[in-house]
Amino acid sequence: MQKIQNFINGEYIDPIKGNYIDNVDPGTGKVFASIPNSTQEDLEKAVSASQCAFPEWSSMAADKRSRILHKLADLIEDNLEELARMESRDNGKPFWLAKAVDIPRASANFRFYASAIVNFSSEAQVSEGFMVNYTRRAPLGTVGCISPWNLPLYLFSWKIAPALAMGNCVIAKPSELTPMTAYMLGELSKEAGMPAGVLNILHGEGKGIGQAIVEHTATKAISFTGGTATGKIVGATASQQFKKVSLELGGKNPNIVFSDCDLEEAVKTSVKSSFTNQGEICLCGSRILIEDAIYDEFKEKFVKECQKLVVGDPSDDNSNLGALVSESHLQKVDSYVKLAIEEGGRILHGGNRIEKDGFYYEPTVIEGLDENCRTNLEEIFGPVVTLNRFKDENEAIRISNSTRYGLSCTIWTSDLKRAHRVSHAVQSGIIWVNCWLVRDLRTPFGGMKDSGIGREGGNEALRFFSEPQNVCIKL
Ligand code: TXE
Repeated sequence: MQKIQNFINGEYIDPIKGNYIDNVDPGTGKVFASIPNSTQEDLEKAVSASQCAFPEWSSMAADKRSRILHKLADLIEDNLEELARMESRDNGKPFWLAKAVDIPRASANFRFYASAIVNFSSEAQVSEGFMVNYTRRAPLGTVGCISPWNLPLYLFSWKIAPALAMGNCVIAKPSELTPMTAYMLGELSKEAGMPAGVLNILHGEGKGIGQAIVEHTATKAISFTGGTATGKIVGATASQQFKKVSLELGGKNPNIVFSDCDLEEAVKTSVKSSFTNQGEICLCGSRILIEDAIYDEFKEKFVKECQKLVVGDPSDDNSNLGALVSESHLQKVDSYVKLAIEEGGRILHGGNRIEKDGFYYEPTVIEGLDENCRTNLEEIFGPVVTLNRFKDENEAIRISNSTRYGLSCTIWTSDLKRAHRVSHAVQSGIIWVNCWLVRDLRTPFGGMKDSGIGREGGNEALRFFSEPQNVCIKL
């Protein structure tokens, strides 16, 4: 059985206290590796390594840092197959998906910020004959990056790439459920020429080492992606020390289908937005709102497409969906399906665990629920979608805004004016019109309401990982 280590000061080392936790393969339900359950002692080592590395890394010319990050992006591409295989085994997602999306995107994250940092400039204001102001943007020092299990290397790299590009040193913790690709990244970062101590990767439980990273006075900013309940604790802890904090949390995203849409396209993409990655993406559309006039037609076509989906072995290229991440997560998803039935929902497709080793669940479509029932308000984060009717635009907007979340929304219409109108009325940080999950990395990424605070992406992330300092010179 594989035993992994922390990556501190450019070396793989065992956890000081010698504590480990099991890592389970969701595809088989069997333990396949053990991972450090790091403690304060490991964190202290990582903190001192990062602080020793900071003067050199932060003062290095941006184009030199950029070259190292480009090299890391190259190495991720060179190791695509192996990283994708590990990501699939760790998370349960299909190998083809990890190979086509997760790992290429991790490489793209490093490449994007390697380029962004050499194009980043700070602002200057000139009051002719009176004064000149310019804003210096300094890296913060040591920062903490904590990421979840659903898109392991993708979200891990989305945080650490801008932090490193800006000249910070990083202490990062991947989810204890999916540590393997982050573990592999340590070696690749060394091969790319990253100086020791710049990137430190600690493994272990959130309430232990995750919380310790947030509490440590040395971490000057915390970038966190995960559940809303955890985000609340992280935000409260970080704010005690006035740390900068960015929280990317859950969603209960509406997918609004108007009767003037391209129905075939709306159905096809809605199947993807409901079930890609087993529905374990914070951007998945989990409430489909359909205009009355096309409800029956949409439903029939949608269910027909869902019946074609294959749930199976993550290593099989024919599997559309793999396994859910853990037994406890599967139990959570199943409990929501049972709740939906109690709340009056009708199961149109799926609704059951698949009886085989591992954590497999059928893609599940439910209709007939009240817009304000728990199934329609709470984040399930699995292959479960509800179909709901609406009469007109105002009702669609009202239902869309009825949850505590505000992460993303998809709108299907061929009426351009309506697309703008509805986009501006829906309380979501990200709106897709006639598409889903199309991303330009320059754009701000993040949610409104309980979906989080702060934005990632583009220059937003470079600003987050730096401190502005205004310098005023009298002319
Ligand atoms: O996430 P957690 P969980 C949602 C989804 C899911 C629920 C819970 O609804 O069912 O959250 O999932 C670390 N201080 N999302 O429990 O706990 C933890 O180790 C510091 C949405 O797996 O939020 C992991 O690295 N860190 C989501 C990370 O936080 C702590 C993605 C996320 O774990 C910590 C995942 C603490 N006190 C789940 N406690 C999205 N928005 O994409 C835990 N962690």
